[in-house]
Amino acid sequence: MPTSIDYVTDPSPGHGALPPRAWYADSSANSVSLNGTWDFRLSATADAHDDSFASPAYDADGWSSVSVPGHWVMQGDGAFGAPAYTNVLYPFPVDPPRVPDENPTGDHLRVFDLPGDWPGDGSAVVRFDGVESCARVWLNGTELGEFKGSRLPHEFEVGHLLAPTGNVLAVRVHQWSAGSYLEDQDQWWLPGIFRDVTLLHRPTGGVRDFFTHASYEHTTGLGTLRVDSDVAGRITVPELGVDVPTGEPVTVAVEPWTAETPRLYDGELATAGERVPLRIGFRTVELSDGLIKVNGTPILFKGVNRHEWHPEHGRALDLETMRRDVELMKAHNINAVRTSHYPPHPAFLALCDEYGLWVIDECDLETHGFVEQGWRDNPVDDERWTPALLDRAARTVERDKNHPSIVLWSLGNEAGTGRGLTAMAEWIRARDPERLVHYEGDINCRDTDVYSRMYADHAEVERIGQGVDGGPEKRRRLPFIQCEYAHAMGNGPGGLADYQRLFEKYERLQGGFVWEWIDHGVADERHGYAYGGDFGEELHDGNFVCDGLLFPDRTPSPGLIEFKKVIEPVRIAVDGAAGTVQVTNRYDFRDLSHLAFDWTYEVEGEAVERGTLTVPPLSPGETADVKLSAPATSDGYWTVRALDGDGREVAWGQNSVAVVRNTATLFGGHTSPADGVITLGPATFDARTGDLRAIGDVTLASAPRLDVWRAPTDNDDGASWQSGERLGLLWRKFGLHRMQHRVDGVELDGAALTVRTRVGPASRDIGLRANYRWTADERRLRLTVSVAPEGDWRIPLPRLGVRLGLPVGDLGVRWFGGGPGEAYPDTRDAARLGRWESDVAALHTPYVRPQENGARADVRWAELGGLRIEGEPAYALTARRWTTQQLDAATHRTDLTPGDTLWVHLDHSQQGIGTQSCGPGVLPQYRLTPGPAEFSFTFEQLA
Ligand code: IPT
Repeated sequence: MPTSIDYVTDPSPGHGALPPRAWYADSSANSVSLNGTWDFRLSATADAHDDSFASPAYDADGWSSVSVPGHWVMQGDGAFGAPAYTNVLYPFPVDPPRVPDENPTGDHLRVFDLPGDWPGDGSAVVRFDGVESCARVWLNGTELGEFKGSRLPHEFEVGHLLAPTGNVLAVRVHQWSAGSYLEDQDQWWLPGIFRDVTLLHRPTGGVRDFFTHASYEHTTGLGTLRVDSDVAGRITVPELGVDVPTGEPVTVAVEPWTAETPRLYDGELATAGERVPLRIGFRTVELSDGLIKVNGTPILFKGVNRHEWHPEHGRALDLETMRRDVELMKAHNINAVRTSHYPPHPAFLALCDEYGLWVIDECDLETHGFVEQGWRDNPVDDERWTPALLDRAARTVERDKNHPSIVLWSLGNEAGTGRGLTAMAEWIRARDPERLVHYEGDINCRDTDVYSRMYADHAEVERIGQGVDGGPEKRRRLPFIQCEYAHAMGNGPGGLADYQRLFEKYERLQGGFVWEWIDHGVADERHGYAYGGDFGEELHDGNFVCDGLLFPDRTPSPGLIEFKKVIEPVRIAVDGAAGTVQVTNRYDFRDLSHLAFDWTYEVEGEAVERGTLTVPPLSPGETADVKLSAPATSDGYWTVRALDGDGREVAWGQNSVAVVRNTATLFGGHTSPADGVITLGPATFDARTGDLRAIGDVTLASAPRLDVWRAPTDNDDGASWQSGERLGLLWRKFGLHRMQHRVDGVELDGAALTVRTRVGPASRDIGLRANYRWTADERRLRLTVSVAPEGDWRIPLPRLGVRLGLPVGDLGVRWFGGGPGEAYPDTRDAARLGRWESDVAALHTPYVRPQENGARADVRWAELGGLRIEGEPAYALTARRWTTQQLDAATHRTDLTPGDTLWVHLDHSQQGIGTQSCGPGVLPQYRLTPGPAEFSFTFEQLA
């Protein structure tokens, strides 16, 4: 007889689990980790096997094994199925609460003995920290219950069932369940026991649930601590001299907790049977004067949305990976995390307390796929689902309530609106009135304390800042955050600095959270990193799952470097002419006494003088002008840096320098046509086509000519639902990827060679007149390109510059200009002027889906491929061993293989990047509108 599987499609949260309670890692009570290798059997359906496997007598001979924590689809080399990615769409027919017959089901078995010192008294529970999406559990053949709520803890009473040896824990996990309808987050579908499983001794008189209330009164500097505990006991905080009974408030002078100053006090909760360490942070969160304030001060979120991700283990994260995330965030000036879109592994929150990050803790809830049917049948507006929603709210809040880092609870993401959400908000407010409630989908802020939007464009954000955005009365009184903005998919996000200026300008704007922290690429031999569709999913959303500031291996992408610069907590504005630097403290709480400042004076990238700078310990918001010491020369520029106690750079500033160069024609070169060749100074040209063939000994593989094409970025292509101009598509429609070049004249005019051309796409009348004027002296060759558009151009150009091909030889690159990383017109704050070195391979930014990348901005000169190339004006340099066409055709990293031509792009300008992959496009000031242009390069063979 098959087991009844009704529970799988029952909208209820489950049966048998203990009520939720606070999570704590340490305690005097014994515990045994049940992580490790488990016996495993995969079935195609939920009812393929009865429950006899749960019996202690069962022989699991012939079963496979999996690691717990883990997702079975990420193990077994494909034998256990594969990950599947959809963003909004449910990968099964929408007929709530029913799920498909094909419902991969993993039976898991773990046999364990109790340690020798396991106490005889009390009881025990087994705790599951996360199982996707539905599990039924037995110990020693006795059923404990079943549950849903993948990223939430569930505990079961097992003390009465334990034997000293040979205990058998059996867990049946179904990939699909009624719970799947509530877990439609934009991520891989990854079944399995993906968080820890622990057996916890529950001593007689042990701690059950407790709630630490630790507030801070900023006007007096006093903190008030009260720990409510189900089981009475004492609270001690030795450093504060606190020793009080549970439930009794005590007020003492304390240092407050903030994300900038994460002051924690070690304490202990001791009941008759157990001691639990406490890490107490005193802080008060409130909504006052229409602002989110902590300890009386409005805060500015410089945040990211963090999904849990590891390229080999999916959402099964080890402690080191979590710590790495937090350390990377702190090192990049990030001060806040939204735990999109579910509560993270609880250890992550302890790290947020310790290192200092503001947290929006989000419930495990998203029903986005119902948008496809106009939200009809949305579970959040259906009473049958309300118990499940309330269970999710309670399991989130009860588990995480003792973390000072959490300042807002979020009901979930993209779930429309409905009674269930209101019920959740009401429950949360009643249980924890000391924090605020967030939910973006509640556009009128009926149930929320903050007006939150995603991907609002700059103009709208400005209107909201000015308070002229209208909306219902309640909303107008609330602060504003962008819970998601600046979609970091592929190259980008563009326009970060422009958002930050608004956030800093208007009090009502309290910052935002970049979407998102890390690319969810799956480590994959075929592709480097796999994304949606790479596992043969019948429905998928491609590389939309790779939209983070980190690459899947946690290497920072240029977007993260840019974000760090844009949100730096100290603004350093150097005035070169006045010889001063203006330093502004942009922290919310901290003065600048923890930072050291130094300066360098450089001439053409060479440091000629350096020193340290004394900056007063400015309070938040304060500014000071500091005199820089007078340099010996005047043709250089300053770099001023702020360093933390570990010598790590927190912020920097440079004065801008206009490098004045001679743009005049070179003289002394002789044009001498002979045998179909024109010689001009060190160069030879094809007399018929005007193509440059060689500069001294450097023979070109491809002559310089006008180039306007770039491999469209994800942001160029835009998302399918975007109503605005999707440039990647338009560019192709207009044929900018297949421009034809026609030579109209090769003219010798004294010492100059002029080649007149027209460049345009087949089937269109739009084009660009491009004239190349070459002059030379004995060693140097100068090219001046003049461009004039023809026809009715309605679209911007991807890029405007020349491309040439050099033979591959020495692959080193040196340049004086912006660096060290890539920069585009609206992603260039982090590029600093200096002298940089790299090799060609390292200039490439390895976006998971290859696309335009790697431009170095503001290059005055560069040396590569045996040439020195100066620009007048400065140019953007890109060099790679594949063509733009090859880059454009590649879909994964492994599609790019270096060829034997070094393709060099010298761009006068590029179109900005924007964030149209899920947000607004390029702002007008970063648009490359076709117009007359002139720019020059001087080439010289390197000695
Ligand atoms: C928004 C989602 O909240 C988030 O989970 C993610 O999908 C993001 O977009 C894009 O990567 S929803 C969007 C359709 C506005």
